[in-house]
Amino acid sequence: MAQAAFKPIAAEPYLWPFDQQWSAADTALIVIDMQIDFCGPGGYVDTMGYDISLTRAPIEPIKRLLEVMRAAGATIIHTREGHRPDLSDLPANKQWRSRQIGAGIGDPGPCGKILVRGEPGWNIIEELAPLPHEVVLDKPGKGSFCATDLELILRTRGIRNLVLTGITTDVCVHTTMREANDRGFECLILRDCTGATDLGNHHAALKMVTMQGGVFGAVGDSTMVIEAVQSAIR
Ligand code: C5J
Repeated sequence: MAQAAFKPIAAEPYLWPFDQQWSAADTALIVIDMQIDFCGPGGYVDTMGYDISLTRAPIEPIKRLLEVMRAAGATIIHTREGHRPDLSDLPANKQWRSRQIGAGIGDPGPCGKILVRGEPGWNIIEELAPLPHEVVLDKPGKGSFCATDLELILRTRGIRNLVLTGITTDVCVHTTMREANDRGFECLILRDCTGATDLGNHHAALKMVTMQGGVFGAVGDSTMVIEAVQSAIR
C-alpha cells in the first residue's frame, strides 16, 4: 500500500529530510532510554544527584508525538540501556566511573540494581510504555547501534529516515544520532522531545547538530512533525 508523503520539516539548518521524501513507510520514531533509571525517582540519574525534572521534560511531548506516529503507521522503536544480570557486558571502566559518582552500575539502589536488565529501574516509564508490536531494543552502551540488531531491523523495513527522541540529549541520543548518520540514515532530533542532566549540555548538543550544514542531521520540534504527519493522514 502506498503511504501518504509527509511535508518536509522547517528544521535547522535545512528543510528535513535532505531529499524532502518521507512517509510512514520509510521513517522510524526512536524513543531512547525513557526508563525509570534515567527519569524516575530513585533511579540512576536521581541517585547521581541530577535534576530529574530535566530528563522528565520530554515525557509529555513524546507522548503526543507517539500517538500521531502510531496513527500514521510509522515504525516505533524503544531502547533501554542496561546490562545483563551477571554484568558480563559491563566494562570495568564504566562500572568504576559510575561508582565515583555514588551510583554504581550493578549495585543496589532504591529501584533495584542500577541499570541492570529485569530490575524495576530498568523499565520504560508507564507513560511511554511500548505497545506489544513495537520494537524494544536492549543496548549495553550509549549508542543504539553498538552490540544490537538495530541496523538490521531498519534495513529490513526499508527505513531511511529517523526521528530521534528520548534521553539524554548529549549522551545516548547524540551517540545514536552520530552512529546513524555515519550509516547513511537521515536524522532529525527533536528539541522538546529530548532532555539532558544539564540544560547547557542539552542546548550545546542540539547546536552541535546544526554546524557544518547539519553535521549529523537537523534539529526540529514535535509540533512541526505532528503538523506534517497529521496533515498527510487526515
Ligand atoms: C547515560 C543515556 N546518560 N541514556 N545514558 O548514561 O543517555
